[in-house]
Amino acid sequence: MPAPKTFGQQLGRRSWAEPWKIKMVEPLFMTDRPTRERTRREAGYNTFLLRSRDVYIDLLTDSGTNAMSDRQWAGMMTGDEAYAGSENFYHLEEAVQRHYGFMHLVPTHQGRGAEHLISRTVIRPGQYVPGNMYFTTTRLHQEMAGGIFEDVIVDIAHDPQDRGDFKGNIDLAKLDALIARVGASQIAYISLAATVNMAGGQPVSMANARAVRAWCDAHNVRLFLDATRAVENAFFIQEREPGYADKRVADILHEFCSYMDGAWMSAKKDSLVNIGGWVAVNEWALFEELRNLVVVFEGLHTYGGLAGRDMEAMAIGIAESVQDEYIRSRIGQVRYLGMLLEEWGIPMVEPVGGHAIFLDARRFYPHLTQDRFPAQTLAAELYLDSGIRAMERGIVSAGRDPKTGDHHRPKLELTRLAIPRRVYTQAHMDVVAESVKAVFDRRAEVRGLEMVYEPTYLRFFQARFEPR
Ligand code: P61
Repeated sequence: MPAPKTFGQQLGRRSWAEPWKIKMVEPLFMTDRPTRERTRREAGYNTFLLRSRDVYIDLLTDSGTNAMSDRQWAGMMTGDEAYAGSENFYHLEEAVQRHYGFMHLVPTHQGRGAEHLISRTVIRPGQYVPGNMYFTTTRLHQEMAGGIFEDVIVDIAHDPQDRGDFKGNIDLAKLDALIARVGASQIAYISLAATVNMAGGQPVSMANARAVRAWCDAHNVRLFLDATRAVENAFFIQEREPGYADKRVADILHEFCSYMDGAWMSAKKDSLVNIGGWVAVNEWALFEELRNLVVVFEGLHTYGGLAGRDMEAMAIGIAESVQDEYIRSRIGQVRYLGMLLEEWGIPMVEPVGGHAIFLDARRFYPHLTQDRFPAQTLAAELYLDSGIRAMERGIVSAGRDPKTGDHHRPKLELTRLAIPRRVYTQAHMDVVAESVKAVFDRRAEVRGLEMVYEPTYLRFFQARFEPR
């Protein structure tokens, strides 16, 4: 047997390790296959309906599943739970101003609370909202406010095998075509996400952000950022865009945000907390409207549905999240899993993005049509194999067209393995990779699913399936 080699040695470089060590652990439970056969049936073959007690390695989402640092936990003890004017709100406001650069902050309980407020405030019924690929909750809030979502992402984003550096970019020709068709007054704002979740965590370049800003100035249209994973986006700019290799991720994030009129945030991702969000803008008049609306739906404008301790953890998490060594190890872990799978010929979105591996269920199960829900099937098969929980990101997630009632049929039919931050080890990634391989090796035996229950909104969360 050849001498074993570390992963770094296999790649001809020194290995790196996470810039933290573990102080507290949470036991995991392994179930057997007959039990998982039963639990997945009881959950209607939908991983959202499993009890987490029945899951071994939980890659459902990187949202709210992060491990907080000792500093963040210490910050929790300094929660100022005053109804109004909590000290922690001011810490959060300062952290957002410093790192994201926006002047006026409205906290919300999580990202969709912020999406609700900004959509209601800025969209007039019948207006278009161009965005770089849809996100489920973002588009739903835009539609519920009367907006019409228009996908303006570059075409390569819809091709899992295209290895472009910035597959999250907006295609300016698509913006030009839209404005020629409907006129500038019919565009509510540009909705720019960085990175782009549904495209596979793909980044947007600084050049594209700058170009979209110039387009917005020329046409007097606002530009808002979904900043949920903007720190991860900044890492890709540092790595791939000429002129940014020597800049700190914190400075890149700040520059990126400087092209925006405002942003909304699900802090449950980049900011290393379990709950929280915000919307922040530079215009005073818009801020006044948001601040007024938040008291109706979330809570007073100095807590927005959060406890003081949650705002403190977020303020500290923001500062930790923009550290270069942290973000390198975070994305490095996602890539470690990606490299193993790539080496074994597993079909997935390439290049690997920031927060997850997205398996390409179309190529995984070429014998299943989209009506057999290949990505949903793959998530159910992975769970059966090893108790690993993934998420469908294909036809089920895309939902139905509100006008015609037909299924949206996205080109991307993906199963997402999202990696929580600072939670799992390299050994967990090895277990995951081997399970994906085992499911891939048995791919021909799989027959697909049928949807037997479909809720009205965001159906993927609660839909139920049965085997074909
Ligand atoms: C996720 F299956 N993401 O990726 P909230 N913008 C972006 C997000 O990724 C995001 C939100 C806004 C989740 C949780 C989730 O279809 C789903 O704090 C880019 O979750 O309200 C959330 O932020 C909304 C999972 C959300 C889903 C919607 O796992």
